Amino acid sequence: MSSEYTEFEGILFYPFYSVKNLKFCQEEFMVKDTDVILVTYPKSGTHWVIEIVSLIRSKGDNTWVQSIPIWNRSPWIETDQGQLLLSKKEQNGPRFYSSHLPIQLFPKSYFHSKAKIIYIMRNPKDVVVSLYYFSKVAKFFHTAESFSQMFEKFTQGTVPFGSWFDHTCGWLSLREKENFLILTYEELLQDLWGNVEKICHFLGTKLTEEEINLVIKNASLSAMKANKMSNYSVVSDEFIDLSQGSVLRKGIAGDWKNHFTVAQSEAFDKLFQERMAELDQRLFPWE
Ligand code: PPS
Repeated sequence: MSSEYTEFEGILFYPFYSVKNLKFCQEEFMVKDTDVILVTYPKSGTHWVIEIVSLIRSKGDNTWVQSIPIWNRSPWIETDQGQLLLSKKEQNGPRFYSSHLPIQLFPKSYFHSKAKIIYIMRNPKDVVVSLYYFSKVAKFFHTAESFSQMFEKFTQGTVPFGSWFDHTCGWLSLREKENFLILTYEELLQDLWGNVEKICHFLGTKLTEEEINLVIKNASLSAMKANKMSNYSVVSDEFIDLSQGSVLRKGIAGDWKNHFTVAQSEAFDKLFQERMAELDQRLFPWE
């Protein structure tokens, strides 16, 4: 696998992404009205919410999540493998897939559809920390030599999928749409029960109390760490080196406080204010 990032429309992508697939995704991928799409900036809780939605679909039963790899349960539409899987899934009712794409590269067909999007946000300071550790584990992510180097690249937007600020501002422009649900990683941590109910309501699914309890139990960090279909232990070591850490790491809010210097935190807050000032700050319920 080449170690060079792929570049498309000024945005960097992992080396195994291709311009052909990114173009296909943007221009030709047909979003259907019945599709459910999870959109996130990396390290914002994607895998957690894939597990939650998978379990909502199976009413808390963990047979499906324990037998099908997470990337096949909700394929990434911008990848070759994801596009192939989705083309095969055409006949199988409502589709569920994921994307880290910024809004300007998202399938054009989405904007004329009634498809539902769940957009997950996370405190970007914790995203930087999570990315820093991910860069050691994921062979397709250029390993940061130091936390400071990751901080610099992140604030400059020279990381795969581009600037967090652009990604978030872009997607939040859809926040008034009724088929667009915004959740935050921090709110999921604080009130998973309430947010599972919110997701069920958004998807038009009704679960019993017992089924919601099963969703919560089977989507916990410890359950996911123990599930080889979710913990990346079955992925080729060409992509992931689990001797360097874990993809499912701490799973907490506020780890940035253990990594940012005071100067980095102040510089980040300033940048956040500059870039996000026009948005209602209640959209960002983190410290
Ligand atoms: S990816 O690879 O970009 O799609 O990463 P993503 O899944 O979006 O985010 C990874 C972080 O989510 C944490 N995680 C969880 N937290 C709480 N509960 C559960 N069940 C869970 N599953 C994943 C994971 O540990 C990463 O965060 P950090 O801060 O690195 O622990």
